[in-house]
Amino acid sequence: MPRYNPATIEPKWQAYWDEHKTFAAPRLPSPAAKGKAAKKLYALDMFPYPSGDGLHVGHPEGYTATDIVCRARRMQGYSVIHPMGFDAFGLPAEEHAIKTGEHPRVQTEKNITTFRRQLKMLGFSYDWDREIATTDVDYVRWTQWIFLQLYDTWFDKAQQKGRPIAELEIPADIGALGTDAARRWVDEQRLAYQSSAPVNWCPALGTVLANEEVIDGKSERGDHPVERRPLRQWMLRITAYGDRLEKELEPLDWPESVKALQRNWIGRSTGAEVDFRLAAGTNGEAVAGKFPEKPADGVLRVYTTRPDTLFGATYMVIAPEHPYVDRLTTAAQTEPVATYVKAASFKSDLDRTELAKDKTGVFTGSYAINPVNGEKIPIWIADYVLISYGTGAIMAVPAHDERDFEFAQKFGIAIKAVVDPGEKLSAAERDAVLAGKRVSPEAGVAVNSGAFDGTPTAEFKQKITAWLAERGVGGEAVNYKLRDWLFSRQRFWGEPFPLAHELDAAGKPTGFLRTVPETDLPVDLPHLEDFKPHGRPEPPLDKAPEEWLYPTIDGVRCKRETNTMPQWAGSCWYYLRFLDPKNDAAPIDPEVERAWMPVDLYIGGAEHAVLHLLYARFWHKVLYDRGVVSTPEPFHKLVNQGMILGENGEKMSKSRGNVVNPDEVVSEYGADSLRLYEMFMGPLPDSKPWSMEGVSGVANFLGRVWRLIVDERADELKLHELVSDTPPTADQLRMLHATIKAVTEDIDKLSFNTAIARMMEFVNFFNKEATRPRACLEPFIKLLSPFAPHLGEELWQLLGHPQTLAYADWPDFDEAHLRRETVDIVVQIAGKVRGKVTVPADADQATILAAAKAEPKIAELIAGKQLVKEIVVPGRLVNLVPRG
Ligand code: ANZ
Repeated sequence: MPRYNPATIEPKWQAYWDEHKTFAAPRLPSPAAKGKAAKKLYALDMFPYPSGDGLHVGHPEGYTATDIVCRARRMQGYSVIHPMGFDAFGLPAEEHAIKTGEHPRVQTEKNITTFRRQLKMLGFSYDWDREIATTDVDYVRWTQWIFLQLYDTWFDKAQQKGRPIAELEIPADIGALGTDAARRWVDEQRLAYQSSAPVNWCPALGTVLANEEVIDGKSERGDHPVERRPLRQWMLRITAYGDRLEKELEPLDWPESVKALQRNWIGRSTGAEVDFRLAAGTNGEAVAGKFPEKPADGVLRVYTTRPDTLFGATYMVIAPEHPYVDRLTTAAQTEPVATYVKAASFKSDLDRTELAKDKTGVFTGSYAINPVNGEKIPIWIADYVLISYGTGAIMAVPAHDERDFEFAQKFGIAIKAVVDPGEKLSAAERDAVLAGKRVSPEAGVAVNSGAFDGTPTAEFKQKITAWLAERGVGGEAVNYKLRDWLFSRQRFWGEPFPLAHELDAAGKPTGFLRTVPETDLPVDLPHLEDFKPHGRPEPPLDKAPEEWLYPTIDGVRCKRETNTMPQWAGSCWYYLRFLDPKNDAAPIDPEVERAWMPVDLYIGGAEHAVLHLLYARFWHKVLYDRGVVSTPEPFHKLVNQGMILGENGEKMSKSRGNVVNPDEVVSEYGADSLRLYEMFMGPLPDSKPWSMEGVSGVANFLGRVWRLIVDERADELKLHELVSDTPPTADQLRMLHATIKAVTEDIDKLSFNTAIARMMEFVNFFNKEATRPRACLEPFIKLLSPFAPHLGEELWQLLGHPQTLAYADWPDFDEAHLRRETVDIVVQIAGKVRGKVTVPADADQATILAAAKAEPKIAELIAGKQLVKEIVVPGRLVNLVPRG
């Protein structure tokens, strides 16, 4: 009668946990207990975006993994903090508002309600009192406050940690504080600044997108065409942190693949900057011994990672946006240059730099002088050179750079080899390189390089850089692929900037900004009647009522900034707020921060390998420099869960019709089965297809666990008659301790599928035993409870414990019980099982082999045969392979 019924057990325990606040984390981790170290675990899930579709079965995968670790660690005596919240700004709620007129906040609240219900239905041990949504006015307040930390100070000073950033040290030639020149200078130093560089404007979405959000000239979301056009934008100077973002990745316990992606994204490269004098130029004579910070007038500065190839530079290229385009274009070239530059303006950086794309370009008509040999070389304009990288100009060395090689071939420019790659290539290939008929980026030994001939590449790079520096025409340089972060969006449903533009008496912008005083934060979103974007890049907030739009700050009438922050902003610091969600004096109390940070375990999807994790690390480092947090890195250990695919092995999507709804799985099999199944599917980091049969399989297993302890045939709920206080046998103890050991270690390794397999073995074993001692069942229930917490609590209660097992002591294992006196070894002949021998557990290979051969049945079978192979797997089997 009393069958395993998750539909009654699960809501019962969820209500219990809620009512007793079982998983409330303390303000600070508990101090060390007697004889024990103080141990804390901050386990963080990548919080979901509360979409209208509700929870996806992909969410519970990582969430169950962290939950298992949290539940086990609580039982192991750790102070555990395990929070959950919602990344709730974003386009869909705004698009819904545009369609229906319903305020995005209403829609967002509805979606959050669904998500919260679903998360609770899955029995995760979150401290729900710490729940936050990035859209909470109170959270927005501190997001804006952090923006002011980025805005208010400036990056070079910020790097000198611990130094109070009180006084602006303005260069003497800028003038006194408060003058326009000084204000402009300070603006240039900020980590948040305005720029009107060309941006990716997406007319269909009515917004500007970050480079990362544009793929093949289309918006990542919705696949709409994206145009390039100049527009005033807010940028965050993440490039000032490029070096640290790269170097400080090293000690983190993150997947190597994620570290590599971040390194590539940051793209640090070292080389040299070199000044080429324009042939027709008058100025720009080098001043020996001093390489100027900015190139002198009449000088074209290039960035190269291969200064050792300077003697092979046969032309130069400037980007179509380079400030020298007009100056270098001769009268005869005016028209083709204008046409070319215009065409380039429609292409994205990606289109321009893709290796496979056909190279295009146009000659300016002008020349420059190569500083190493005085050669006069032509200057071209080509869009494979980007204005945003290095100096926006290159020296082209077609013999050793693929793009230059293609270009030189197409336009009939000389190709001059200056590096002999030596044995790295075949004799024929090497000859082709030296003859300028083949490109080779390989290092080697210098040729055709005057006095430097014979110098190995690495050494030559240093020598020539020093040579250039002595003459004031070059110097070492570092460059990053990383670009500053485009931080504004032309949308309504985002955090307003805590900034306003100063207006003069006539109501015209002065070009200066005022920050909203901290005491006036948050700047809440205004009431808007009409959410429709007007299809122009000006943000919807431009339609806000006057009272909102025109505040007076420090007695000056201003117009608020009407861009909003991107969705990334909220997820940049949510892990900090979880630690102190109700603090209304600061984003986080420093004592709390020091005690709980860093995050010990962060689990989420690999799709966040670069952007979210890079942005959050950047903000964290700024907060570290400002003394707000005490660790330079936020996330100590990172794990990416694999993708859960549809039953057909394809990505789950509405259009494929293969989406599995967690509500349905829970109503049919229960939350414990869903949790257990997702952990049993395979290793956490792997992608794996869904299988309803698999869910039903683990549900059967939980049914077997139930029947191991509960008498299903009785009328009322009571223990199975075999459950008793009899002492366990040696075999039973061995099984128990092997299971404790394996499950404990597997949880440490996040190897949940193998832990579950071990628990299945345990259940199969005890099902066949004549007794079911409590002394074995109780520790087993503890092991199972992090995985199937509702069933765990229920059985624990049935076994007579009135308290929740959430804080019961985790079972210890004793090696002594694992040892066996003797073991049975399977004996195979040519791979077929033919018999069994019993040998001492510590028998060596020779003893095992001798025992196997002496076993009468085996001896008979191998009599007179020559054995070509004798395989011994200690503790398991012997395989004898006779000839023929
Ligand atoms: C001469 C040269 C010779 C180069 C050679 C390479 C090989 P990374 O590693 O990506 O930093 N470059 C510099 N600025 C550029 C720009 N704005 N747009 C496109 N290309 C640019 O690569 C730096 C190399 O890329 C530089 O070194 C330069 O070409 C090119 F055998 O200079 B090299």
